[in-house]
Amino acid sequence: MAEEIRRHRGTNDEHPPIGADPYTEFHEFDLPAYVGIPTFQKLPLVTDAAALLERRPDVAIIGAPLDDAVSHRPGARFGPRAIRQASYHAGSVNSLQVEIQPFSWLDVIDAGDAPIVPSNLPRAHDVIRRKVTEAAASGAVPIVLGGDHSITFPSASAVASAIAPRRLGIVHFDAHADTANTTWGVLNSHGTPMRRLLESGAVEGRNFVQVGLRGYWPPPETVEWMREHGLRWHLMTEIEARGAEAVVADAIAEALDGPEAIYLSIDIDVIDPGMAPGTGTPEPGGMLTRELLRAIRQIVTAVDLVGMDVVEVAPAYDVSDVTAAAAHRCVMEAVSALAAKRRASGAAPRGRAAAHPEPSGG
Ligand SMILES: [Mn+2]
Repeated sequence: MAEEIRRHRGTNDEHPPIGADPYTEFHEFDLPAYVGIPTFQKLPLVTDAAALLERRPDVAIIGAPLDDAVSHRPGARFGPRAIRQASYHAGSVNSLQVEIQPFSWLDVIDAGDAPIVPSNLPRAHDVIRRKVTEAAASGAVPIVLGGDHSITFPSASAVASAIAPRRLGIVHFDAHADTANTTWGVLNSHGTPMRRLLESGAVEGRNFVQVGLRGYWPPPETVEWMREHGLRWHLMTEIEARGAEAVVADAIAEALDGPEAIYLSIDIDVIDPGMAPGTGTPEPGGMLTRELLRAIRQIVTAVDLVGMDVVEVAPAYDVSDVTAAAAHRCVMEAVSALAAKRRASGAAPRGRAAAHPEPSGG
């Protein structure tokens, strides 16, 4: 039996051994998903700004565990942790959709969480802005795991500053417009970040494009403000009539009508709550998970993606982790599409070769 195992080992192994001692036989990257400390997809943890600058990763995953700004059910502060562990794969993955092993082509790291404390919203936004700024300064595409949607104001602002003088367009998937002036008098809630982004000049109204809006909010005065400021949006009813792919193609063209680069903001509640119940303000009648994942591939393939967030995952309301898994896959689709673009550009791979993971501590 031992001989039988030996003959099979070493050829076509998904998780190649790096030693003979069972204790150190596998690199932690190749151990099962549930073993070890869950950084995103078992990627190296690089939290320090100087280390980021030296390493210059292609993508930096950042947690923004904040839900002090919600208007209804809280719990999104636990989103980053839930998304990080919403994978049943060891580190190496092979995207069948994109036909690529993304971590063989891109250096992707987990930059850890912004150092948030509860009940201090201005401080939380400040540290998120700094964390995203540090990641962007290293040349990485920051991908931020929320957290409630208020985090998009500091996150997208940081990216807009980092790419200046290039201009930013934003594609925003959500059931909700998040364009209120205030919610009960509060300027920086999860219902207002998009108005703050416009007012601050991070993005022009005409290049702020929303997809998936539906339901019963905001009120007519806010919709009128959106029209006055040139925002463009695509209701769920338009997706029903035209199909998501055609609508997303329009959204890309509108967001890039002037700007050169795109920030992608995904509120997981754009997905129908039947498929993604783990969120604070579920609105029936949303996109299919598969439509959203396809849309992310479509967008990242077509544009220069300079930042992204996936927000509003509230694990306490989730069922069997399906919402966290959808959010995790939103990130994976973007990373896979970025990797495919590097391959198509003729540039050399710079990730870890799938069969030769970097040594421990690397
Ligand atoms: Mn929403």
